[in-house]
Amino acid sequence: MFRGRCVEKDQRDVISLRSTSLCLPHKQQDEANLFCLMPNSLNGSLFVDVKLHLSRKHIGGQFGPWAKRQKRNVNSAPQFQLPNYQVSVPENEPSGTRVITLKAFDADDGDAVRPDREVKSQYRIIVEANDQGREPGPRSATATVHIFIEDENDNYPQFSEKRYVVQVPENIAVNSQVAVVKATDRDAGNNAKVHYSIINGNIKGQFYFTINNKTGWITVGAELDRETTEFYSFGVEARDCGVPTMSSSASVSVTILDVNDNVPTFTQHLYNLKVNEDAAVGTSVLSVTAVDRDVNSVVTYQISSGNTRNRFAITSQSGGGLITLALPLDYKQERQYLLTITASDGTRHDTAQVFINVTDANTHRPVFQSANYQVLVMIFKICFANCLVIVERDLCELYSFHGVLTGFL
Ligand SMILES: [Ca+2]
Ligand SMILES: [Ca+2]
Ligand SMILES: [Ca+2]
Ligand SMILES: [Ca+2]
Repeated sequence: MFRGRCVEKDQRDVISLRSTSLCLPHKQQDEANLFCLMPNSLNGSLFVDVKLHLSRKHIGGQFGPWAKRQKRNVNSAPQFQLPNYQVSVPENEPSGTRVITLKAFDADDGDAVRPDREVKSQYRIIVEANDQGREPGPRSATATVHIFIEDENDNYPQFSEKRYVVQVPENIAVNSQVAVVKATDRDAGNNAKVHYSIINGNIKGQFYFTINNKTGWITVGAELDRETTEFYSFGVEARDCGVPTMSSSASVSVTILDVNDNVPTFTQHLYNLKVNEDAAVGTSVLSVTAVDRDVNSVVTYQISSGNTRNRFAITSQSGGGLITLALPLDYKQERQYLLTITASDGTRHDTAQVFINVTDANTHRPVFQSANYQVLVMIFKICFANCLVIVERDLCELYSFHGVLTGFL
């Protein structure tokens, strides 16, 4: 009679199917003599097509990763799909015709486990045929079956990160590489070949960033300006070349870092004002503001010229500049100042002009040039044209006749 079975070997890549060994019952073989292979006779054959059921039990223990998946400790007997099989074979079929496929399952397995190339891509099975000869005794032969698991595109590319976070300075050159995204695909060949693309979020219809579809490198596609846009977020996709294709996506966040690339600019470049000479020291004279669009710029203010005898001072506070009176003014010495003030962020600066007119203060009482005036009141009353003009000693201002007369009297 003929017995076919797969035997366990020690090699790690040999699948043990001992418990699903196939043995055609004697009875059937006896009745259907066609399927019996007589001892020592090599001119007949029977195809019993065994569907490999790669059970956890059979592979566990020999094939590391699957060993953990075994759940049962008590071994159960394998079972065929049906208790009995009936098959019709046309007469005169040539030897070697495949007549039936049997499937065996093992209760230890739970659900059937299908071949997974990503776990193991090839197997080797050694099949042994035994006869039951008596002289000189039972004989056997073995054949090796190599099974290669062909890849199916059953894995999608997986990014190394769900969200890539990048920071770049705003003055980075166009075409500079800023980040690389990477997706791996457990399949093989084209099923694992990944192409990258930016799928959304390149704002304002402009491609500020581009991606190399093969390498995943993201580069700057246009000049960046933090003062215009300081944050970008866009999606990237990795798509394999399998049929049907599979894909996944990730997000990329790019924060633009500030660079001092803006000049602080005065909101007004020319100022005109008056200050009375008797203004107290410390009096606020003028507030100025220079705007710097850079986020990290600290603007300081200075009087760079025109501050004769250092009468004025400027302080920087709350982003603005405050000009105050540093020393008393003296109308007799300076009646006008032209200050040049500067706003600087340490690298870049802007200037503005401040015209300050000093106004005279009534700091001296009037004094007559002469202590005695011999005039007649009546004459003054009659002739205003001949009025006496009193010249004040320091201010050179004319006083009206009426005022003089009043003071005189
Ligand atoms: Ca696959
Ligand atoms: Ca794939
Ligand atoms: Ca600046
Ligand atoms: Ca900037």
